[in-house]
Amino acid sequence: MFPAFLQMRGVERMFATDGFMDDFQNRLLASADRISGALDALLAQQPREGEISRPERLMAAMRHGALNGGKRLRPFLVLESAALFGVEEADAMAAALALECVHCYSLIHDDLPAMDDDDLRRGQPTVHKAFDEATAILAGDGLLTLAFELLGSAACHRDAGVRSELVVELAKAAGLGGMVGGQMLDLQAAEDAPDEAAIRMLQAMKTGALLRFACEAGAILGSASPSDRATLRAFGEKIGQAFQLADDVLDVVSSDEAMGKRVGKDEAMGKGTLVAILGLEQARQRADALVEEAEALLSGFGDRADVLKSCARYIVSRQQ
Ligand code: GRG
Repeated sequence: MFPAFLQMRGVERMFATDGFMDDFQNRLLASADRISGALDALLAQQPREGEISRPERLMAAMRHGALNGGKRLRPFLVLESAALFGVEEADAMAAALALECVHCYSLIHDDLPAMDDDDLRRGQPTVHKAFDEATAILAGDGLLTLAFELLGSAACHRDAGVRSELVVELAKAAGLGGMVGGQMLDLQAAEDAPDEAAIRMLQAMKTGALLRFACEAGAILGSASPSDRATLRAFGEKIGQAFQLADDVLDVVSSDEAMGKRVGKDEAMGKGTLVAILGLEQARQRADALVEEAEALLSGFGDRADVLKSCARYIVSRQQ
């Protein structure tokens, strides 16, 4: 059973209730609550040191886009991968929030009429619907720039070298050769009719790069060895692929109401997906195989990596 305050916010419906992952789901929910609390404080009306003022309408739009639910999966992965290397949650929180800010910005911009043109996100009106297009663009810009302020600030990590690596890696994951580039390929997909290899690359960029960063960031924060860092990066890549396959499956089998966003759009727009190429059953099997490969990558960490392994399984069993 979910705590009453989470049920009231409708968070309960995000999760399957088929038993095997109850502990994990409670951990994810509790973490999501702490992350949302920290985002709420970050997006307070009061200007932070060095800021001139925080325009009220922009703040309201940024809060709408960042505090409207969400599984908080990416920041959870930052916190848990950092914990694997002995980093306390408080010391990983700035990087976790930075990543969630980038994710929320991407969703706000993705929903714009010039992109996916969606009215519904996380069960609520999208930011441009609740406000207007110009405000939604600025809200995304505000979240993106705030992310890099967070990573560059001393509160993120005492070692400036670590902060700099996080900045560079997140910029690469979010930018031209990562999410933004993937979004470009996605916009062209209806005309380009990409084959399986091209779809995989598009997805690795658009969705996978931020999930890969989430896992690698923990290793960077924990000054892990190059080999452990590569392992976390590879784990992130695998779960990124599994996440996208699961998303494509949900896009076919789920509903707008269950997902809190419009489903079935890729097919309607003639964009090829792996589900269209492989079929539902094979797509599911491939997602399961990716989870097993991801879990195997972490075998050297023993049961200290159990939460991350459960997260990999959650990614393909989630209902939203
Ligand atoms: C506009 C630069 C730019 C990029 C947009 C993220 C993205 C790229 C597009 C979103 C479209 C989409 C639905 C992609 C599928 C994978 C994905 C990112 C789903 C949403 O992530 P969740 O399920 O969302 O973690 P919550 O709401 O739980 O945070």
